[in-house]
Amino acid sequence: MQKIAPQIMSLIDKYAEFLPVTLHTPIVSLGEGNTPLVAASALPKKLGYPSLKLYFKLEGLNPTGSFKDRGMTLAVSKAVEEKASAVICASTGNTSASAAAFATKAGLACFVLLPHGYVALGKVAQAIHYGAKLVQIEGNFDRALELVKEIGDKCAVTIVNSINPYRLEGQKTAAFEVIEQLGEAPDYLCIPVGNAGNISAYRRGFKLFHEIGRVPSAPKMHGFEAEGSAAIVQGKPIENPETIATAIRIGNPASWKEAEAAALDSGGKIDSVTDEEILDAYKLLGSSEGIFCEPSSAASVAGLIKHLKAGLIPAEASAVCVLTGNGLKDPETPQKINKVDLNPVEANLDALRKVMGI
Ligand code: AN7
Repeated sequence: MQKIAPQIMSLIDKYAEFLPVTLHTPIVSLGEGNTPLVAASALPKKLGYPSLKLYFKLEGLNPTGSFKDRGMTLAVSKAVEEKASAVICASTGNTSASAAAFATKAGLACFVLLPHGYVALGKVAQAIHYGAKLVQIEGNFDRALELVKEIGDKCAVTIVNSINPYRLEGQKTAAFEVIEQLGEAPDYLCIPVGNAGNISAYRRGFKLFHEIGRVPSAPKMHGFEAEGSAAIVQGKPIENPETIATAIRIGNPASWKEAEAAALDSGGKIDSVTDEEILDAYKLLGSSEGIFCEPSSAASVAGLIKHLKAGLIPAEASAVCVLTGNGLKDPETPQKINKVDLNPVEANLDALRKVMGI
């Protein structure tokens, strides 16, 4: 068999023994996975927890800029194996970007249903650019997902939302990477919760590596919904979810039960964070760590801060915050939330020195 250099191995090749694939599965890859785990610099001290061992898993560095690529490589590969000709998804933006790219790579048609007016600019651009058939509905994500399920029942299209069983199987590889990069499991994993698939997938991955003896422990899973969309925290679906973090503006999470079990079994907790806490964390990541994630991703850091303050996460713990998507997808938010003067300055040295204060 031809040897593949490790650096160009697909995610599925690398973890094939843990995934529902065979030698005959046609692998559709765009170079997903193997994302950096970066140690925090200034933030622990700045927050008043200098002994905290904090790391960021930069999932925004996947090929379409979010963690969705881990599940999509598998879902689309299996769709090709099963002779599908088209895929469909509902999305708050990132799933659609990923589905569109992988479908195109595989030569499949792709339909995406988006909640009109609530998807970040870059994500809409991606779906257009990768050639998906884009439909914006007058309704929210939850409604879009209901419609996708109906279409999936009646038409010859494969659903690639996380109700597709392959999606979470692919996404669990992120937990494998965290363990390999740290050399051990962290004490805590902090992660945003929207449709609740990713927290479920990480738990599967950590649990598996614990069970097969790769690590002596598994992290406590702390998941964070946005307060205006916190169905799991409130114990009931939210009919009109609202939050600035549009990626997690979801009122009836598909993986609700598995996510709840993930938190409970691991000794963790699902909680909510306010939009203000999310934006504070978002800004801190930029100004203290040089990291540009999307607002929804910062819910993990907002939640970490909340649970440190509440004593739910000890000050000396090791914690990984999953930064699920790339900040460039949402280029409008920094200008909206920061006071910046973007007026041009006269092009001479004196004028420059005056504005620069040097
Ligand atoms: C950046 O793209 O649901 O709890 O349709 O884009 O697994 O849903 C996106 C979700 C976190 C939440 N961070 O993950 C979609 C979609 C970002 C996201 C989540 C999403 P889940």
